[in-house]
Amino acid sequence: MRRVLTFGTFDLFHIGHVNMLLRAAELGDHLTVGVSSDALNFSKKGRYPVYREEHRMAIVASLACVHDVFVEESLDLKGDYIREHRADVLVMGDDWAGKFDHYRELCEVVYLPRTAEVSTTDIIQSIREDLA
Ligand code: C2G
Repeated sequence: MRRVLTFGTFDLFHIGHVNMLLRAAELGDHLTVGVSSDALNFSKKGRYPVYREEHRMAIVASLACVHDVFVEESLDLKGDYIREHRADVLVMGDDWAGKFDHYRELCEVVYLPRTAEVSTTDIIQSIREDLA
C-alpha cells in the first residue's frame, strides 16, 4: 500500500483543488490530506479563511479520492506528519517547488503543476467587484 500525503487550506473549494487531489491520489493507494487550521492561515496570510476549519475539513473528507484528513497546525511539522501518517509520498503544488526537498530523507517528494487561472484570492476579488 503506497500512502500519499498532501496539504492545503482548500478555502472556497474550487477546480484547482479537485485537480490537485485527484492527481495526488493517482500517485498511490491511500490519500491523507492535512487541512491548514484557521490559526495557521491567520499567521500565514493575515486573514482567516472564508470557510472555517471544520467545514473545509468536511468538504475535503467527502471526496471519493480522499481517505483521511487531519488539521495541519504548523507548516514546520511536516516531518512529524509524514512519520505519523506513514507517508511514502509527499505531494505539493509547484508554488512550493524546492521548499520541501529536505523531507526526501523521509519519503518521496513530488511537486505537481497548479491549475492555471483559478485561485481562492481571485474568487474573493471577483465576488467583491460584483458586489461593489
Ligand atoms: N492548487 C492548484 N491549483 C490552483 C490552486 C491550488 O493545484 N489553481 C493546489 C495547491 O498547489 C495546493 C492545493 O491546491 O496543493 C491547496 O491549495 P491552497 O488551499 O491554496 O493551499 P495553501 O494555502 O498553499 O496551503 O502546508 C502547506 C499549506 O497547507 C498549503
